[in-house]
Amino acid sequence: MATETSKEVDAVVVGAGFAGLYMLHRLRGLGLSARCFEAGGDVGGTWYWNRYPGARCDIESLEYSYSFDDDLQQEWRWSERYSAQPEILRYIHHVAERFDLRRFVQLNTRVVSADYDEREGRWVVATDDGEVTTARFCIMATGCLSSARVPSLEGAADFGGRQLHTGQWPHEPVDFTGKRVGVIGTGSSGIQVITAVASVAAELFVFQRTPGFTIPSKNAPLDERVEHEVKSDYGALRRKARESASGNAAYPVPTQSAFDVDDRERERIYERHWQAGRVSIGRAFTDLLTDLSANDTAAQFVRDKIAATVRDDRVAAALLPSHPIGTKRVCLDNGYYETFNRPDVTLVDLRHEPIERITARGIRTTLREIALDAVIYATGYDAMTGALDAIDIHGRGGSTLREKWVGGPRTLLGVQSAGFPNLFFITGPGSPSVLSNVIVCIEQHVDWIAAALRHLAQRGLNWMEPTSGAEDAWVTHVNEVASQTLFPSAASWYMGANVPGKARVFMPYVGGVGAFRTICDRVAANGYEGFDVGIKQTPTPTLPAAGKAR
Ligand code: NA7
Repeated sequence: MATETSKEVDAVVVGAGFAGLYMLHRLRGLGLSARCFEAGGDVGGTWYWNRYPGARCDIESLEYSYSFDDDLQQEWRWSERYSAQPEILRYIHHVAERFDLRRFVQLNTRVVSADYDEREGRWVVATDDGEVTTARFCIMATGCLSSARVPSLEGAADFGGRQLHTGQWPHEPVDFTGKRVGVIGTGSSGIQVITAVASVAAELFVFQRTPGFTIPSKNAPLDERVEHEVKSDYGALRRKARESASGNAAYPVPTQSAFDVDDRERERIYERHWQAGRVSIGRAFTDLLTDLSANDTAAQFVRDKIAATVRDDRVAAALLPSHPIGTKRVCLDNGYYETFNRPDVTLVDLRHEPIERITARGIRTTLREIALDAVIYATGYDAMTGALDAIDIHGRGGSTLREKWVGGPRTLLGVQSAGFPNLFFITGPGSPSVLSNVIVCIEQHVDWIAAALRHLAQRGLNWMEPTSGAEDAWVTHVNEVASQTLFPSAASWYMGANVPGKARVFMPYVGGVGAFRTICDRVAANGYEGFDVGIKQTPTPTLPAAGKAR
């Protein structure tokens, strides 16, 4: 199979995860030439990198999958209600091969810069193999959680054991049998890796800075009847997901306030959400994300569950979260709290004994030194902007995206930023992205971009960029909607709070997946209202007959 090597294409796509692969497929459908650069050794994005023990999706398999091709969604069979990483990666490989996308992807290649050449009206994309490719359109499919963060802890270089980050996990199996293992971080990745490693390690030490909320997943082999039911009218499920707030058809739509019901009824409703094995509890009532006292009824319900599960009262108390539930991502687990009942698992509460440094033997807190064979960093990502910041992006007049976004990302609809013509982001900041079933948002953004490119081509146009006024208005709207919720009250990565020096701005759009789609569709229907769309410099490539790939 020959890989495309042309140095001049219509579009460059950066990243070959769920977003990049679907974008490639749509570009081919438009008959545009495209190349994709992927830093990893294979396609898969998040699911290529996150291969730590216990890595699993927290959205149900039948929903966490592409909807764009009915044959694909009918023929693929998921084995579990919530898929584990290897199965999702197999699915992505299947898609890449089924739609013949691999030949457009150059693996092991990192994009280092993208410069807009105003005279030619083309993006000049440089890669770390020293090559340069130019393209009319540059599409960033770089992922929202792809720039792994390892905190700079003094002494890390002296550690004699192994150090691993969940988001950069090695490809060969790592055997923790009989080892003393430390895990730093108790977000989604931490909770999963802790639960999985606890059963093999000789001793596990959990270094927790902020306890989070997690719900038992009730994972099980996928029920064939459920699969049959969904597949007999997959379209209905997908429509429901697209129109929903979070991109999940399975989540019930709340209709009443937490205080519209009495205490017993409220408990009953929370119990139903808990037993359903879904992260839907934060959406059990209409006001959980806007009213602190309503939120506290749900938060207290989960805190009571934690206290009832963890036998040691001191450990249980240390595991109780204090932020409003839902304002940091609620996790889904496979027996996380039960893990702390094991005699070989120790919770190290960093609020009482912060890490002082890493030593040659292990981790030293202010109270003790803990000897370890391995340290697992489950310390998260420079979310939403990190992967873009890592690329030198110069737009019109040589301005850099990094400088423009220093006070927080600025986009129109999360898809483009003023000053950077023909540069597109898939699920960029200012779109619902990380607050949703991201595949629903990926498909929505990719379809919207593809329609915009068709719009340009059909009219002989070659330029698309948001106006500053429309972008300012969207940024204001994104902030306003967020400020009406409890989200900004938590020090979350949604706010950039986990990266020292990063602007504290609520980055995703909290208005809901369905509402966002309606706005995007309206903008397109109004001739890309708010976007400067026209002809600059050289003419746009003419599209060959639809469906024919070059
Ligand atoms: P998260 O959700 O950002 O979690 C990172 C965890 O690491 C979190 O508990 C942090 O505590 C902790 N952390 C980060 N830096 C440190 C230091 N220096 N010391 C101690 N603890 C630290 O990342 P995940 O990978 O778990 O999940 C990301 C998303 O991927 C997830 O939401 C899913 O969408 C998939 P903090 O809360 O900042 O105090």
